[in-house]
Amino acid sequence: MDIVRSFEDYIKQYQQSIDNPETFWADVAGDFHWRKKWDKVLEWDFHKPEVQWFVGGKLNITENCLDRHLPERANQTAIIWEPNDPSEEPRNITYQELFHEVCRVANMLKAQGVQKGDKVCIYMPMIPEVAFAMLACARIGAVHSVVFAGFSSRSLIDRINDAGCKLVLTTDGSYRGDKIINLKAIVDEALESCPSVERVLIKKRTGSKVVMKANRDVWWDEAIKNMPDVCAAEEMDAEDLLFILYTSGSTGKPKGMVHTIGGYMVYTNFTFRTVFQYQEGQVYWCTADVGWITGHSYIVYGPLSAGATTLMFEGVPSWPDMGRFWHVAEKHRVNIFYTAPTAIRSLEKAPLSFVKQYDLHNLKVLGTVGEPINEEAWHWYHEHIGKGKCPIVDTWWQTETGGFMISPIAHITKLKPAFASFPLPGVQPVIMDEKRQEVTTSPGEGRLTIGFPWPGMARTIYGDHQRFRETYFSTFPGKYFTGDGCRRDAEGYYRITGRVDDVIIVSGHNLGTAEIESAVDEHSAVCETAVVGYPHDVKGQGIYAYVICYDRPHEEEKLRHEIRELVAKIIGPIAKPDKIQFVSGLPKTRSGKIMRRILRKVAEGNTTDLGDVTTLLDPSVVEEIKAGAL
Ligand code: 7RM
Repeated sequence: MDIVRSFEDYIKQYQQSIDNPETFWADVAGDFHWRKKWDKVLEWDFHKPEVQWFVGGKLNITENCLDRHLPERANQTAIIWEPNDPSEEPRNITYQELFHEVCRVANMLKAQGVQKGDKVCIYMPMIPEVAFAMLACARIGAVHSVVFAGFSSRSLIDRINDAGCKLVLTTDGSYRGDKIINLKAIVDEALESCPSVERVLIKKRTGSKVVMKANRDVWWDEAIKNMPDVCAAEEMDAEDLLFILYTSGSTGKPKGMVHTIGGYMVYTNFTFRTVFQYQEGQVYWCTADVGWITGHSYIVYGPLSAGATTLMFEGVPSWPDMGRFWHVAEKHRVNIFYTAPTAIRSLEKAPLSFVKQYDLHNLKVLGTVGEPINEEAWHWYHEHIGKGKCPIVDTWWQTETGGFMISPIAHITKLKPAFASFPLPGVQPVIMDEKRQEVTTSPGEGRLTIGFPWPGMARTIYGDHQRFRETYFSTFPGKYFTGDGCRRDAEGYYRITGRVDDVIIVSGHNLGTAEIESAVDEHSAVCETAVVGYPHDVKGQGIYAYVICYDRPHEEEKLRHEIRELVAKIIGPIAKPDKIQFVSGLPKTRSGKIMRRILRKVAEGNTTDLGDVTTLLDPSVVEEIKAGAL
């Protein structure tokens, strides 16, 4: 099916997708290689919930990411790899080479006893082998569970045990700027508590010293020697598991989101091509880590199934200096650049000379994901990186949705800063109010739900379908609840306002933290805010705001007063923060999510037991926050 090329196309396609979803998705899916076509496009019941796409279809996703491209693009670069250290040689891996690398890893996995349906944990840094490993699992019908290599051994234990992984793929160590992390040592510690793991394959990367455990640990480079570079693809059912990916939940136990092969393939491919308007030969770069859904869908499966050239970056934005992203963009002539608001905000604070020394004229499209982008950052990105000529696609989606849900389409959707804009074809957003009634007006606001299935959605939480139902399908029966709040303006543009599960009850009034945050952010001195509740003798809960300013405030008391008055004006006096702490950073995960758990503890006066902070982008901000607690 043709990708939309104009706004009229979009309106037409969207209407078709609503009027006749099955015909629409069958058309999209028809462009792939199926060993056997599906018997039925969709089976669903959101009350159970049960969702199946392309029922009875048989395929292998790697035949769609690799084999199918070889006649036309064997010698085209599939993956450009940029190492952590800019003085190390980058790698260009063609589709032909990628095919052989994946087959070799697939044969290695088989030789190590991995069979169809087995769960394989991938705990690796951003090196090409991580993509080979994911695709190799898919090739032989094993289920991958990629765990972000910044996670601690505690997090690794929970994830390995929940999925019952049989094998772990890792490296000796990983680079992060000028630091080396001994990944293998973290794995060793974890595996003391992981009885299901029979084997560990270790790819050499940093040359760090490792202790090899007999009968369990094997060097990847030895195990792969002599492996044939061709491996038949396992025939899979469309609804077989492709991967499990863990996402944090409101309880401590992470949720293993389950994605299945057929629908996920169709959806990531379709959304990648539609939103970025990817053109033949372009270089596309998504800066996420493969440990997150963004890396799965938009570094690996979406781009590779589309025959694109995808750049994979091992390093960090701030090393050797704050110009690294722009250096890489120039060096590899990047055309499409996709990153997170949190990265933009940190780079925005560096002197502009870090941007200006690089030639960014190849950039055609910019994107963001992970959290609402504030207008300030949007304009900086648009003006200084896109030079005013690149559209910014503000893509709203979730681990659970598998792919983009609400997003502008590059060059086609008229942009509004900080708005994710319109639903993509096939996506049916429904706003619900506090009384669980549908909000049909525009403007209107409330909780964001999705009223109809789309192919990329997660099918369950691994091993806990009950929790899947309770978390996503019980608040608004018959609808998928995203957990996000949103506003729709008079023109029908959607603006995602943030998570609604963070609610503070002040003197009996329900207040959304996101709402207070955006009110504080309206002060011209404020760059970013995080609000949490803390126990308050009189009000039940008090409001504690952590505020980052563009420049260190000179007169803190005066600024506090102005912020309180501003919030009173925007929301009402009830929402005035009781405490305002000025900070230079917030505890964020690498994907830009604020770890409110930590902020809540500090606000409660508990600074000793903060739990696991290893997933933070910069754990040192926690020290500053603790030291300045009010
Ligand atoms: C892709 C990803 C999902 C949550 C989601 C939102 C927030 C993501 C945007 C956004 C506003 C955006 N998956 N979020 N993208 N909020 N605008 N463009 O991030 O599972 O890790 O997080 O992230 O709250 O529910 S995720």
